[in-house]
Amino acid sequence: MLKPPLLKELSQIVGQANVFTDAEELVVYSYDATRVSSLPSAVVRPSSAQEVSDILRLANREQIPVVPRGAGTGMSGGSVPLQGGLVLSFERMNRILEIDEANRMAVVEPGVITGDLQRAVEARGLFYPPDPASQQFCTLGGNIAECAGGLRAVKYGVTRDYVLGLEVVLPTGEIIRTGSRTLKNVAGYDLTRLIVGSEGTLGVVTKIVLRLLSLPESVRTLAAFFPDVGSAAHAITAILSGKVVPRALELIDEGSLAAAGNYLKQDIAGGARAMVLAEVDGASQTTEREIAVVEQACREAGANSVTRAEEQADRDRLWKIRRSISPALYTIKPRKRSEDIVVPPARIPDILAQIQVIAKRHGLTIVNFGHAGDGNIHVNILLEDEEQSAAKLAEQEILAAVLGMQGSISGEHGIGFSKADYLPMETGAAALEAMKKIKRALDPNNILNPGKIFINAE
Ligand code: 2HG
Ligand code: ZN
Repeated sequence: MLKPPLLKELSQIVGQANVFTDAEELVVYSYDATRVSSLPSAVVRPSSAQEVSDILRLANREQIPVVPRGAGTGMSGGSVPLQGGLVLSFERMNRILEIDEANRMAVVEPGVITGDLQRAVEARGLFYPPDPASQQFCTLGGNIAECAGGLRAVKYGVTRDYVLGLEVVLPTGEIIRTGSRTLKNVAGYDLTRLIVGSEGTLGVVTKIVLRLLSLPESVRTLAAFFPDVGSAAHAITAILSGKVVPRALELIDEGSLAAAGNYLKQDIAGGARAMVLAEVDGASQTTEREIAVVEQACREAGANSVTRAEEQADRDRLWKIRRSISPALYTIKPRKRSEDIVVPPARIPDILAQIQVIAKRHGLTIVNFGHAGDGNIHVNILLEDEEQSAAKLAEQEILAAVLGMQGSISGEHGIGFSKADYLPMETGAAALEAMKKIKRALDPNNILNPGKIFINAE
């Protein structure tokens, strides 16, 4: 509990209506998509960088933890207030401030829903490519904190590739601006890239300058169904070694197909054991030719059937299936441990084969789906409570196999608290210490999102 004088100070900063302390309100801000929950002492809803700065000065003075929060859709616990303290919620800072068509840029506040920005720019013939599966709910501030990836990363890259500049409030209260409204900028250290993906541990983002592209003229989508996941994985590597760069290239295994089918109450696979979803974009003549190349690669790799989505409604149906997998998996067993591994894309068949061996050895149900085109697979261990220790062992073995292939333990969900135990395995001691030095320099009292990325920042 915060002492009444501190609550009064907070109310003076954001107004009494924007400070919540009632138990039922605190619960709403206590968890994210990991379904781990920890109550904050209070929730504050700032409306400006100045208010954020005043809150951080107060928190730093009183050494109170502060946890920035967008929509709470994160998969690694980034917005869970593990050590209590204040949740800083951005639902009031949700304006698209500017869409600059001439320079292909947008300026937004962190609470804007990603899908809302996409629609707003598309209405003007522009395009914001980063496309997390939760794009209808997640916020751009959260995307920046975790450096979200998503379905179109295989061709267009991830959030960091579109962030030109930021306004950031440091844990000690200073408001700084990073980057510029230009495509080029080598003036000093790249603080923009340091903040993107720092999981709300180094600063609080209050304004974002994003790069936009022009909207591709045409999009073609197909679904290919395979008798086993191995042939689907080989189709992906065959496509990647050809000349076509699809904008999305997703792999969905049998377990994920079944879960999505139950959840949406439809027969998706018609007996097939794996699906590849591919999408190309560009000029009309090009996409027509490219989708044919992708289809042929799928057939040569052993696809039993291939369906092209001709109408927008067909395309929407396919992507709805894909985006529903993550929530659908919760309906199979009470818990899921969601891995976010990424390997060099050509190693996808190898890592899937190794995961199968590990699942068998531990008697676990493991399903795999995701952004195989960029090497990023969501390995989900579905478990009952009594399977926790077997799952932990399997997780260690999977991550070791990934690192053995020069991959990474997290492609897009971040470390949060859920992968903090494993970060040293990937970075090594010296790089981990370099990261901690940065954290200590910017946040000497460790008030900003403590317990994330590092088990202990000291
Ligand atoms: C997705 O691609 C999300 O659907 C969630 O990143 C993945 O639940 C997961 O593991
Ligand atoms: Zn994903």
